[in-house]
Amino acid sequence: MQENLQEPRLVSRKFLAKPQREGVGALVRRSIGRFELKYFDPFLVLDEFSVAAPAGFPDHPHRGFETVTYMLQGAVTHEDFEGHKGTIEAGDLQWMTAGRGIVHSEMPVAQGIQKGLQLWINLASQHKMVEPRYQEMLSKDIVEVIKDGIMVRVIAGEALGIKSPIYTKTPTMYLDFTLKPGSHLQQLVPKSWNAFVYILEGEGIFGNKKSQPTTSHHILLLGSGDGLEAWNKSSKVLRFILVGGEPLNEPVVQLGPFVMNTQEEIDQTIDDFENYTNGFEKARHWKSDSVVGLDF
Ligand code: FJE
Ligand code: FE
Repeated sequence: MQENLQEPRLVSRKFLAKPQREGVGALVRRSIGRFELKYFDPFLVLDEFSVAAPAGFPDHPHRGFETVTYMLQGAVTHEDFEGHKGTIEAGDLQWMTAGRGIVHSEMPVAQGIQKGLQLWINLASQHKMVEPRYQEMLSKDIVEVIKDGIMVRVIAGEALGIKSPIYTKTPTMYLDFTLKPGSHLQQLVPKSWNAFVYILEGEGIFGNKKSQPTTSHHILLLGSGDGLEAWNKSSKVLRFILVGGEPLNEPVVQLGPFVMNTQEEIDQTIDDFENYTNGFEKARHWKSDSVVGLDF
């Protein structure tokens, strides 16, 4: 995959995401959103989650950002306070713009361990209170391009001339790469954007050809430049995601699942959530099916 980079980005920081408990009995490997990396503008959270019934993420709210759930193994059912319900299976994607407010549950369906990635992307102040919206892409609808030992699934943005139909309010790219042994990737990333790599499988060399290989569950923050260069010098397949986004450069005040620009807006959000106003009206009489029978 030759795009002839002028100024390949080097790795500026590297973290191993260790498992921690979240939701109810679920495990997440959090890379962005942890103490040492609170925010990587515009990205708030990156979780590689692993969950088996009856654990999950029962009824909880969001406001002020988008959640992008990409399933790697098994399936998760989601259900929200407007009656929107569905199941995302391995390879499927859900791009949810929470905007002014969503209350939903995200629970494993099948037996066994369900795995995936969830990315939280911040919204610019003028978009924080938009109507909630979903974009869903089934695995079969995600375009896969294969060239020179490299396979890419184009989830958001563009690679090898293929554009994803996903609309991103905050300009974002999200590519899922699989590199065969011996392959070499060059992928453009807009210069002004922040970008990172998260390794899912195998080991790869990123940025500098002579650097040490990086293995799964690591996040690599990329420095400035016009794209990513990566090599698979191992004997096994390498799989990673490359995500980039235009920084918002706005103040961030976060209270758990509410992300706004000021403390006043957070206070208003708590008020809205507690009083079922400004987008949380439907939360008053709603409970997901997942809660029934669970002992809280
Ligand atoms: C949340 C704690 C949480 N990562 N990955 C607090 F766990 C969550 C939450 C999730 C989540 C859900 C899925 Cl399906 C996958 C996740 C965190 O739901 F929103 C808050 N506030
Ligand atoms: Fe959620």
